[in-house]
Amino acid sequence: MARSFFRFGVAAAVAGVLAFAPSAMAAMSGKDALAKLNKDGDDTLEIVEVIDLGTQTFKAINKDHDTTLEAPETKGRLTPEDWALVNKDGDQTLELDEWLTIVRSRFNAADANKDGKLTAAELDSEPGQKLLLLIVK
Ligand SMILES: [Ca+2]
Ligand SMILES: [Ca+2]
Ligand SMILES: [Ca+2]
Ligand SMILES: [Ca+2]
Repeated sequence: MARSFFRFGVAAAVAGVLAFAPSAMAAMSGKDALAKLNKDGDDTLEIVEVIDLGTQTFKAINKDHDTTLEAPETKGRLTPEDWALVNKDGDQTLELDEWLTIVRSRFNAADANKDGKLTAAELDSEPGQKLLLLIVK
């Protein structure tokens, strides 16, 4: 009994470490991201598509099915700094509009040439990869 409890403890600890490891969130190349996420036949992601994807991700990671994201639900996607920046009402939750504010600002950061479209190369950049964390489930 004590032994199996110990084993469970180790498994839980390992799972906890994995949940925190950045590599747990698979990075995706800009090309792969466009193949998977871009549905309108061009070869870029526009803000409308990104907002739609971000909204879907919000629903997918909102594991307790309430109307907000709590910190454990955003692990690997948002840092405590992101939380502090956007969670203006100071509660411990992110509403959809707060989440989409971060999505928008990461879109703008990734759009290097400011043409309102993200190319594979822009998605491969560091800001682009940060955006993908919010729109890939
Ligand atoms: Ca598109
Ligand atoms: Ca929630
Ligand atoms: Ca909030
Ligand atoms: Ca662009």
